[in-house]
Amino acid sequence: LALIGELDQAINRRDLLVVFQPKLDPVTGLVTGAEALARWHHNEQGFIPPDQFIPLAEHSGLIRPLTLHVLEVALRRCASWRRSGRDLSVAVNLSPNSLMDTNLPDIVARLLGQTGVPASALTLEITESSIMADPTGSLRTLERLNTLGVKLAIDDFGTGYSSLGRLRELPIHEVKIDKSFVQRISVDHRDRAVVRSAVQLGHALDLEVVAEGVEDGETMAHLTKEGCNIVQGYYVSRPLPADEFLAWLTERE
Ligand code: G
Ligand code: G
Ligand code: NA
Ligand code: MN
Repeated sequence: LALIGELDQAINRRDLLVVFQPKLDPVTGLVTGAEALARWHHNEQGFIPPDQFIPLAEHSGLIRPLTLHVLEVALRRCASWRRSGRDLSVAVNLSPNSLMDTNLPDIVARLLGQTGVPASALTLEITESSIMADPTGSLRTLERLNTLGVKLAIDDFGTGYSSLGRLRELPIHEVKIDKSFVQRISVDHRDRAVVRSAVQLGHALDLEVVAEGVEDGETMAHLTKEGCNIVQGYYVSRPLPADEFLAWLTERE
């Protein structure tokens, strides 16, 4: 319970950190953007993993300020990359509850306006299961976000049970194949078959296909051969603090 108060403080004092993990086009080798991931460095307990504090935030009403904080930090960083002449986008994770927040599209529009980031340079990542929790309400929010020109991605693709019919109806632009399928494709032909089908399905629906959890060159080569559009994972880079991300980018240029 004390932890909830401390998380509240961390958000208000802006000491919830945001790290950035690069997204890369494996064919051109160009960095297309980064996913923003929240990190909480607790005074006594050290780093508390998001798997712990995100559910805590969800259950205590703090997820809204947390999401807005991450969105704001991510968009400010993205604006600064773009001012330096880099055509980069940024991706932010939305929790299930965020999709039920009817103000979200207006807030996103305001933050885009304030930071000057074009809507098309923002991707919002949503899990299949959060859409399925409230399909009708989610669809309304997603459609309003889509109207703004923001890109929408299905995160952890393949782990939920979204019907293919439902996927076709959603105004999405990207699927992110879950790392649990990606990680063993160079040793397990069944995983490779699953990833191949996911890429084909995504492309049949005109979606960009992203693979996450890419940890070695062999996996990246397989994904490239299967036609995966974007890769993300430790092989490219770990999630980095903003200044380290910029240094990493500069070194590659
Ligand atoms: O990198 P990683 O350990 O950060 O992420 C663990 C989990 O926490 C992932 O499911 C990731 O999507 C989630 N996560 C990380 N940052 C955020 C955030 O800002 N908002 C939400 N809703 N989830 C996040
Ligand atoms: O649920 P979401 O896809 O947002 O979570 C991304 C999670 O995956 C984060 O915890 C992030 O730190 C982690 N991650 C990113 N790249 C890799 C990787 O190459 N391998 C593994 N095991 N995890 C990764
Ligand atoms: Na994500
Ligand atoms: Mn994921």
